[in-house]
Amino acid sequence: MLIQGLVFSESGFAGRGYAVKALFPIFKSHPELVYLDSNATSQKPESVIEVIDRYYRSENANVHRGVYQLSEDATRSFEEARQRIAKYMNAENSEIIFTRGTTEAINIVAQSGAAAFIRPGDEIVLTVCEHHSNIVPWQIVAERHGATIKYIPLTGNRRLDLEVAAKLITDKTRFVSVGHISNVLGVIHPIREIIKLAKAAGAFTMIDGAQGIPHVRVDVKELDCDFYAFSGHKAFGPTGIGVLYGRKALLQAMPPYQGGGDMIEKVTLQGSTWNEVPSKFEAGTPHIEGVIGLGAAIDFLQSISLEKILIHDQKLGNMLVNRLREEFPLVSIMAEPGDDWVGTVTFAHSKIHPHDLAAVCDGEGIAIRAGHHCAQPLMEVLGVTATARVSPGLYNDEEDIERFIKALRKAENLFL
Ligand code: ALA
Repeated sequence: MLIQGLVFSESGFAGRGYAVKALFPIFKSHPELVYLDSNATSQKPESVIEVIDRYYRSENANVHRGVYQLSEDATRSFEEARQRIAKYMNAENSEIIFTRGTTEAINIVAQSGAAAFIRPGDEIVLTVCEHHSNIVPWQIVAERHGATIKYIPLTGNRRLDLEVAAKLITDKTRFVSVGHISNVLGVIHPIREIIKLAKAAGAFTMIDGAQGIPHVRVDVKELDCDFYAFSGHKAFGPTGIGVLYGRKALLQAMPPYQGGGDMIEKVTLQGSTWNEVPSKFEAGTPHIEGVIGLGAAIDFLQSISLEKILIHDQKLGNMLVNRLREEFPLVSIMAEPGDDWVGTVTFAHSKIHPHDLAAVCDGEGIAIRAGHHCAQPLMEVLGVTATARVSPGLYNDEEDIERFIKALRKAENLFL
């Protein structure tokens, strides 16, 4: 059900001063803020902040441990959030593991998955577009277990080359790990095709959904992936909390990632046995308010319609791309817009360093990201050392894009 009062029209969600910005308290404390860095983290709606505040004010207790009412209530809220997230992704409750974020989730799969399944001579297939968090964990385990990493390249229009992917994925491949959406290019990768290739070769599949969950609806059964990871903070939820979905039989076959309380069945001085999944992968007191806040963020996502957010973000991205093409000949855009694109505009300017541009923007109250975006190998493939990135979100409007264009013009006046 759509949030009442939220206006969606041909030009996307209604903007400044209308219902959508009013849902996000940050725009009350910073009324002039133009926030164009949603791929780094999303702003938080009142509904998420409110449940976290309520938890600490009236529900705070440890979970899974207390035999008193407050702890039982906290445990119920915590496990209800797990159920809502599982239902949202079409997974079983026991297949949802809470992590610190996507990075930790990928490290769990790489470390525990490698220990269970990778043998010397095996291959791991990634893509050149990956965030460092979907490269480095695999490099660590490849070295430790004697495996080799191969990378799916890009075609000329900066899309994954599926023909090469079909050749790289063979019966030697043990894991294929691919980002759902590139945090730099904003391109939605053809993960269904890649998962099919991996299945046909008998390889396990891991999807880095850090940019996926905030942009597109994810049904893990329909995707048929083995693992899917995401972070709460990019999807209107809190920082420090994320989810690893894993197929139950695989999670059961994998050794624990960390030891501690709650992940054990029995501990003696001689040795220990493990709890059932998901507890086996959740050592220690969890990020309770993070989980409860993430549950509220998933409710928020469902109340808004991701299809509409995507149309909205594409519209703003297209508007910016057209203006850059028409008015800024020194700008080169890293990925062409298309239906498989979420409106992220990443570009290089031949005379202005992205950090200088970001500093000028900051002076105008505009937040953009500049640098390598935790994707140094992709920067090398693109032939740049750094880029500027504008990543619009639900709370942006055409006026925000206008203000960014003005700031870019100001930067040109200063630096050219
Ligand atoms: N991965 C985040 C980004 O793309 C931090 O900005």
